[in-house]
Amino acid sequence: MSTSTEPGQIVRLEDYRPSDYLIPETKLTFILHPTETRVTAELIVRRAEHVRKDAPLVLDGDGLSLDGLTVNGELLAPSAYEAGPNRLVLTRPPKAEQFTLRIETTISPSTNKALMGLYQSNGVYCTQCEAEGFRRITYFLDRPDVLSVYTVRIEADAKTAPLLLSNGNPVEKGKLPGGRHFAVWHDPFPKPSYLFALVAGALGAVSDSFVTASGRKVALAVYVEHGKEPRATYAMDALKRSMRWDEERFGCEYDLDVFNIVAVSDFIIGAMENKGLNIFNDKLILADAETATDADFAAIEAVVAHEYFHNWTGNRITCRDWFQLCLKEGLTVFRDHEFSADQRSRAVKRIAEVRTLRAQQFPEDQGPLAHPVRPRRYREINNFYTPTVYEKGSEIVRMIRTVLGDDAFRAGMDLYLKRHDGDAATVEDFVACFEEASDRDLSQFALWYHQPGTPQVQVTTSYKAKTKTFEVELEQALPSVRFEGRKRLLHIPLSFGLIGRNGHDMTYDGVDGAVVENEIIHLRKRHQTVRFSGVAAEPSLSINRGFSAPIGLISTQSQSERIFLARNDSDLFNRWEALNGLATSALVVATQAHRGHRKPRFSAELIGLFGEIAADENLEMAFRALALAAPPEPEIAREIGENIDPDAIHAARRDLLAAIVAANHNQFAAVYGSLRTDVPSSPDAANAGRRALGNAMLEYLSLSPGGITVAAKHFERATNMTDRIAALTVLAHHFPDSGEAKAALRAFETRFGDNPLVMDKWFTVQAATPGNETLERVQALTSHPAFSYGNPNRVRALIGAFSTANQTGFNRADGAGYRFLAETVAAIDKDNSRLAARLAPALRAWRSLEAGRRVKAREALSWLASIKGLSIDVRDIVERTLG
Ligand code: B3K
Ligand code: ZN
Repeated sequence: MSTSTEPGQIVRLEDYRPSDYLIPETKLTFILHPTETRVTAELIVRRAEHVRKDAPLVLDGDGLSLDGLTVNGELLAPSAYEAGPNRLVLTRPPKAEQFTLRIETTISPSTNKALMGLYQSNGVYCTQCEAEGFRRITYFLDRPDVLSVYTVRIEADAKTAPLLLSNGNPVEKGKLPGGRHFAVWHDPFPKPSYLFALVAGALGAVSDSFVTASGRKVALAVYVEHGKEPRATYAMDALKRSMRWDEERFGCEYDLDVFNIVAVSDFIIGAMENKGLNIFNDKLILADAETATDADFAAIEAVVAHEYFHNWTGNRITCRDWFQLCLKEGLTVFRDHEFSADQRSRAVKRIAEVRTLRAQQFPEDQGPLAHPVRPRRYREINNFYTPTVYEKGSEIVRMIRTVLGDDAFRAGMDLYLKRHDGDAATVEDFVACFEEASDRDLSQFALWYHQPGTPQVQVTTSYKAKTKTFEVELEQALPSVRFEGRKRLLHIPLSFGLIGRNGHDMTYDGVDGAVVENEIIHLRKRHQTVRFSGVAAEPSLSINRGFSAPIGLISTQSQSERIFLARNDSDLFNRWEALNGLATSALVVATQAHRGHRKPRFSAELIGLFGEIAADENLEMAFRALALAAPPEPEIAREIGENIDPDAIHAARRDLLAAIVAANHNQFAAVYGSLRTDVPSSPDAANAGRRALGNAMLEYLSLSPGGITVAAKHFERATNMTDRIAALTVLAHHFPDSGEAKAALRAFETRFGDNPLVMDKWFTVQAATPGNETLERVQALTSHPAFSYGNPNRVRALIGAFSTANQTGFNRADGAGYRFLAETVAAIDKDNSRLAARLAPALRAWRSLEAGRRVKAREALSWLASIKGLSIDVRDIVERTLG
């Protein structure tokens, strides 16, 4: 990596070299104004040791123009520097090792539509700097390994911006002439520029305080638009729980006097972990039972925790370069998963995680956008904030814990947090801490970071009654995705159990200790035979329990054995997995039947299992709800792999749902009836579980005769958003042309028309309605007064949902869905390339479609690629997708 990079050029890990110059101190002054904000940066610049005295100082910029420049207080000769929109170069820097650089720029927050750098959202000044947005504010060494101590002075109009916030602790504030005022903030912790933040505006607050384990009192606040404070109390509660949990589980204590969260309505991502001043998309802060679903509450809890946890894993220890992104993101996702698992049901949480992984990461890892968790090259780093970096990155950390065990894992984390505090670290630094703490060699394991693709493991078992031996044969196949290096065999940790006929886990006398340790099979070779001796009777193998490794499992187990596991596995995750696998296989066969114009048939035993699980009161309700949900359409498509016809998949899935309810109507009606009374609206896990089970039943019951009335009543009687949206979805998706669906959509719109976040749900329900007609509906909704192309939440709720959550509508056989998406991406790209680039991957599965759709999807992609002036962000996605 050179000191500074040209936009659009490929950046390679092997080119990394430390910066020639450092900036130990940064003083910023902002004189805020909607179109002419004046920014003065006073930087203490120090030349790194061993760097030549005349090495040029190259600072990054993005669309900037220089208003003033002094070095040690002196104006520079025009020949001593070059200033352009994308860089400021001091061609002849001072000879002294250290000097002060003063840079003045003027920026226009109110016209900044890209929502990167400093911009205004509903009149509130706010920032988003990760990954490379700081260079839109001032010229800087905008790279994560340049850490600086910031002091920030903000001046603004006192009436429109009474609140002035930045990172760190408040040090001073006061009045200025002309109705203006100022505040000064100081952050004693050196940080990279991507963690800089500023907020100024008129906001209301929910305030509280927290006393840390060592007795330090921290003032907490969550700032939201005036009047919305009551909807911010859950976020505050989640914050306090996160702070306590991080002390207890990881020994991480908060380190400043204040911690502020600000919610804004125009935000390009979910939230951002700026030191001491997290900025959130208001969708991930605002919630009450009237307007938010249980899933919204759970997401708020997880994201508030995630951003808070970054304070140690991301901020105190940051990344040396952007190739190391998973170092902070994978680890912090792992930490937020653990937090949610502790706050709720661990098994249910794990199932939900794996569903997300399969829905988002597996398709990425198996398609043209596949990349290693720690990539080696990128053209646009923002396109690497992916499910692979985040979710698979988290799975790797989870596997480290599985391989090492809890105690050695914690010892490794303690070492990492201590040794690298204040560093910009690498994945190698991280892994080395676990190797040292456990005295193990993790070099083969570390390949998980470096090789893309989802590995497959084939499992076959055999039992010899005579010798009482049980053999498990495992074979790993490396994924077939494109990869520049030589693919090597992985170390795959497989948690397992041997289950006896009575449903209990069996014991055995012996097994090869190098392969099995602490109930984990360590698959390191291509083939591995694991021989268990002293096994009294033939067991059923339950393997990859808790999804210990993010792999595809190819099992030769018979249907009856899988049904046995679905009924008996003591590992709840694998019970779910057995049922889910059975249903997926059945749906693959049923899809083939539809394509051959045959009526699919389903096994009565499998269908009966759904009724059993619904009524099994020993299972928690949230688990039952997850188990009863048939595999989603994209999951079936992924299983089929090629020549995909989304209409056939949809029809097959509907047939399965219909067969399940036809056989189990009475059980479902009884469960539904037992749940409908008096469910408190509170979002705790138990009540959320009740609602989830009730709504799972509702979907099935709606598909039996008279079901539309059940759904319409459910909608009318709903006392909370979870139930209301569940009923609205059933009506709109299963009975799109009915008067009931239309009336419910109208009623919802009337009631929530003035709440943009709730209207997003209304857009999404309609965008996700299966069938050919939805495209025209979506196009019409782009003119709805509540819709706006400028707001990322609106765009994702309508266009994003249409292209990712509507397999039949988006993949319309005439290709109109693809064209619509391509045109929308091109239009949005003009103002907001980041938002456009996040929509574009919806076309990544084009190669696996049946021939007709494949050609049409390819045409849409090629059309995008042919546009002159397309942003680098979108071009990067489109060109990689086309391959
Ligand atoms: N670190 C941010 C993501 C920034 C995305 C930049 N394109 C939020 C998070 O992961 O916590
Ligand atoms: Zn993060």
